[in-house]
Amino acid sequence: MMVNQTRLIENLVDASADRDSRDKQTIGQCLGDVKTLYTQLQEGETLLRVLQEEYNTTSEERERLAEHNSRLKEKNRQIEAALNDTIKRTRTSGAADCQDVLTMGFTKSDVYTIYPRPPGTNVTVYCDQETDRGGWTVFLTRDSSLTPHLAFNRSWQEYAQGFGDLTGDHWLGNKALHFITGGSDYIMRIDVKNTDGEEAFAEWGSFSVSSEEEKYRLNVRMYNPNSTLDDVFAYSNFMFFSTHDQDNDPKPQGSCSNEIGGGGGWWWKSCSYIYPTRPFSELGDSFDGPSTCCWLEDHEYTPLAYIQLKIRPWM
Ligand SMILES: [Ca+2]
Repeated sequence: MMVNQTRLIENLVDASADRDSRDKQTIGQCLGDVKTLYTQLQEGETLLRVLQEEYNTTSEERERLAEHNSRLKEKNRQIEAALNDTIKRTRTSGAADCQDVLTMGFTKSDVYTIYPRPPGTNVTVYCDQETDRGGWTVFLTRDSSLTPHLAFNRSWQEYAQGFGDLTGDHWLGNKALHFITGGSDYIMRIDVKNTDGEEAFAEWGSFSVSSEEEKYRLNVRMYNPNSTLDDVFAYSNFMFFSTHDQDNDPKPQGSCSNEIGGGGGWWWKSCSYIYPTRPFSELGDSFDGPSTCCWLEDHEYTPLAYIQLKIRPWM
């Protein structure tokens, strides 16, 4: 019994030593594997860093290229616009107004350059080539659907030079109006739309604007009886132009522009049958916004949502 126990113990010791030896071997192999894996991991990290750097460089490069591309496109657009403008100018050279532009074959309503007298003068204008056979040189557009609304409370100098966007709300300018209408006889037309969407128009067979020395005095007559809007210009005839900073109106003790016109320029008398340059208002009151008198049926002041003034040579 004793002998057996001793052998068993010896065997166990041997087995344990064996296992220790195997375990040590296994641990050794594991350590080796871990070292290899660690090295590979480090190599992987290094590779990742290199790739990340390359990627960053490529992104920056891509951004630079995109920026460069966009600058090129903008430059291209500018060159194209300048070229188109030059082509338009060359083609419309000699046109005194939009009727001449139409006669030259430009049937699309658009912005064109015209060359009214005196020689050397050129003006960029919007031509309405659709209304009643076209040929209209537009000198005022106000459209309540265009936002933000263009401010019309402008100085004498601004009304002289003109302001706004020719394809949208704008005043062409008294100087240009004088140059154009000084050359020959012009018809003037007004197109309006009220806030209910009803349209009306009126025409006058004679229209001109005097020089700055004469305060851009208005000369308008020969109201066309076929108009659907009343003779809203009769009251303003022979009036000087007035702005909020230059009161030439005959209203004693006060300025129409400041007191009733919201700072807008016009051929104010005391004051007007029409208020094309008054600020748009959300109140809907007939004396707010560019209201006008009168639709022929009712002769009431009506708030307007749209108004356009334009001229065409008498033919
Ligand atoms: Ca006055």
